Amino acid sequence: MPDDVPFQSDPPTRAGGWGALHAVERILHEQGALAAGSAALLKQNKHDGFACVSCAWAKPREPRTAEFCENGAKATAWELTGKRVPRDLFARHTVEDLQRWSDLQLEDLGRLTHPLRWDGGTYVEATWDEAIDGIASALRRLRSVDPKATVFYASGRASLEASYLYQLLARAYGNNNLPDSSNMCHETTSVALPPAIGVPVGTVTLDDFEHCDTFFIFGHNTGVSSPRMLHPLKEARERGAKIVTFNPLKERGLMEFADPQSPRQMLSRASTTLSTQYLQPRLGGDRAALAGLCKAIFERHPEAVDRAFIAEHTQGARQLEWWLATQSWPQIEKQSGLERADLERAARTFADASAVIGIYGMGLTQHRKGVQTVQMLTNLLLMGGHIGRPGAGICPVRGHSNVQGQRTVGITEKPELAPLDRLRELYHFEPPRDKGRGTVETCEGVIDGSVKGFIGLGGNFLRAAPDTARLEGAWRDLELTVHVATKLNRGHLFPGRAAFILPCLGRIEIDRQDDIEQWVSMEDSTGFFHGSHGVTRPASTELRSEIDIVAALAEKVVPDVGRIPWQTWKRDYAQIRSAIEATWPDVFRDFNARFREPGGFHRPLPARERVWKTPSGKAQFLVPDGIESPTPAPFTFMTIRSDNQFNTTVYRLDDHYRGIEGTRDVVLMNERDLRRLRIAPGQSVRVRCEIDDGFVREVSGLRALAYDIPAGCVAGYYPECNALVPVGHHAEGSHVPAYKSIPVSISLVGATP
Ligand SMILES: Nc1nc2c(c(=O)[nH]1)N[C@H]1C(S)=C(S)[C@@H](COP(=O)(O)OP(=O)(O)OC[C@H]3O[C@@H](n4cnc5c(=O)[nH]c(N)nc54)[C@H](O)[C@@H]3O)O[C@H]1N2
Ligand SMILES: Nc1nc2c(c(=O)[nH]1)N[C@H]1C(S)=C(S)[C@@H](COP(=O)(O)OP(=O)(O)OC[C@H]3O[C@@H](n4cnc5c(=O)[nH]c(N)nc54)[C@H](O)[C@@H]3O)O[C@H]1N2
Ligand SMILES: [Mo]
Repeated sequence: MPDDVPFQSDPPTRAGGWGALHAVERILHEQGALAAGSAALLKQNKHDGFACVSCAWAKPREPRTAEFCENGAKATAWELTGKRVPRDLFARHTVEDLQRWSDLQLEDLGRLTHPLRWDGGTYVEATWDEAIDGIASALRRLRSVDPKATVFYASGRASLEASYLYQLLARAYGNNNLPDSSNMCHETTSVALPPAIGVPVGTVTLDDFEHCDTFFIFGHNTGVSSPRMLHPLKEARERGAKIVTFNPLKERGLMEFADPQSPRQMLSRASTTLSTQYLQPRLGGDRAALAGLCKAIFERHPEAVDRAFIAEHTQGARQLEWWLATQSWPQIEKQSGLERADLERAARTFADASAVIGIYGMGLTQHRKGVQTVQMLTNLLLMGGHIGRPGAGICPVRGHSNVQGQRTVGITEKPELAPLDRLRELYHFEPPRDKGRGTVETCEGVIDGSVKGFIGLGGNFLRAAPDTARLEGAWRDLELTVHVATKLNRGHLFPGRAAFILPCLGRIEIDRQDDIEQWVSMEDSTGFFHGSHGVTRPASTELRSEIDIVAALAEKVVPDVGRIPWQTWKRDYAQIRSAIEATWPDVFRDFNARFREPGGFHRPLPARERVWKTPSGKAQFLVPDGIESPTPAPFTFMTIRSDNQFNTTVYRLDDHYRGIEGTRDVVLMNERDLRRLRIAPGQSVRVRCEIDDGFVREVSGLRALAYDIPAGCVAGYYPECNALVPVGHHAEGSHVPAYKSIPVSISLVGATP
């Protein structure tokens, strides 16, 4: 056994608690943001403050005094940091040097403060006029050759107002190339739900959480990814509600939770047991597990099948029932990795419930069969009539704080989802009608040279996307790369022939235009729109708002396209909200009057009222094409997030809740698999993707750790392991990269002593 395995320690027994409070204090201190950060935190997720820049979870009408979680506080500290990117950084380091820095080291340089322009050898400071003129002339040149060769990526954080302008810029430019982080995330949901229930988003609100008595949680690391949801879940548990969890990993935050806002729990060191049953399926085994659940309910709990609802509101129940009858238990057990008795116990819990909510995250969406798996979850809920009823429904948990909203205001590569006729009427130009590029098609286009220009409104596309090595290799051949960003990240270090980095205001910072303080808005995961305004002084007087930047570009790139009031909009964001309302009058009725109401206002959601906007006018049971899960080859690899990261933003190297300290270069393996391969914990291994398409994809130097994970399944961190994911390995139908089921082999790198 190597003698340096100390980085694995006993994880805490519960999430939240004192550890969470210490972590918040530490990061505020380290980032030199103690004063500004502490004051800002009290305004976080309040109707007179700002919407947290971390996750998209719902913001209650009556917030707690501290309506933020440990991770939200870290995100605030990260944005309000006292650190600034040194102005001589690129004079002292080449981009090749900086490519060797970690994601953490790069972002920990602090906030970007000045526009940067690539001069062919390095980035140099530019004035705003130089930068905007330079980008505009490159964009006009590219447009004159081929308006389809430029891509407009959005990362899910920018406001509804900025996003509306951005999609209009792309369409005025001449394409629908509007990939969004959603293409790597919940696009599976947006594809799975409309044919089933006629809406592309979840159907539950926070009120439903108060009336639900049974939660089924699939593939969502609640305690890390949307920790504020633990409060309503804990309250539900205290009323006796049950929580059945499906996750290959025993995630701390789904097991025990100590509420940092409950003096009783903090003083007594008590906690609430969260999951009443915890099942650990194989990776990608949920489609089979859900088939087992549905089968057990049809066959053993006919009283739990809501026949009246099925008759009045649905189609396809009989086909599903027939299909389930042909699925054998041994096959269900094998494919799910779960035992029949455990699935039957979960089915009984479902049968005893009066209102069920089905919650899920990336553990369902980032799989080859993700669309069908989400539809199986919908089938389960529909069987019991658990959609369109108080306390029940489906709850996809969105990631970025405005990712759902960006889709709502037209950021989409699918022309049929954008109100193109309306845009034509309002702005007097002909929007393009052909399909644009999503994330996968953008990667393919960069690799094959058909994409020439890339603009990123936030995010770290190159690092978040699949096939890192191939993409990085091709990226520098782009004619133009532009990043609107708050922090320096690895994606910026692969400049195209012309390249710019534009530093922008963060959401927590005060945004004044024409001396008037501006508000913006977002949509949360439950379909509520909220107002938000900055509360702290900007990191630099040089920073511009995303709206200002997009409008300034549009004025120079497409001044002659239609009649679009870019000038007016960038001076007064209320005018943008009026334009959004004019574009979607039903969704955004009285937008300016309502968006600052405590708790926000809700979008119309026909499925909540049992109105089904499907072709048949009914909710649809959908039968999958099988229940096979990915074949281990010899292992199935998933990429995971730690509690010290927000996507590619890494706050610290530790994964506190999983007991891993000081490193992210690890691979978590079942003890039996380690023994079988004669690998000792701590030894260095090489992971190789086993999809043979002519490219070798490997990540080396990962330390193997013994972990409670089903045999045949292994886990490593995103984004360090993205090089293992072929760009063509994605969910059927939605094209979300299958980041959670990569076939790999594992071997020792030289024998460590
Ligand atoms: N702190 C923090 N918060 C975040 C983020 C962050 O990086 N850090 N990212 C934000 C974003 S953009 C998003 S999309 C969300 C992501 O939040 P989640 O949806 O929670 O995504 P992950 O953490 O990638 O993985 C979720 C869980 O899926 C499990 N899982 C993997 N494969 C399977 C499977 O086959 N079946 C089942 N049942 N489970 C599986 C993993 O063990 C893991 O616990 O969080 C958002 N919030
Ligand atoms: N292997 C693997 N890959 C994944 C995933 C996975 O689970 N596994 N998850 C996928 C998912 S769910 C998602 S959503 C994507 C995320 O992909 P992205 O959204 O592209 O990535 P982020 O890491 O969120 O982007 C971080 C950068 O955003 C910039 N930024 C931060 N705040 C602001 C702001 O207010 N304005 C602007 N303009 N810029 C800002 C900063 O410069 C920062 O470096 O990654 C996907 N990739
Ligand atoms: Mo996401």
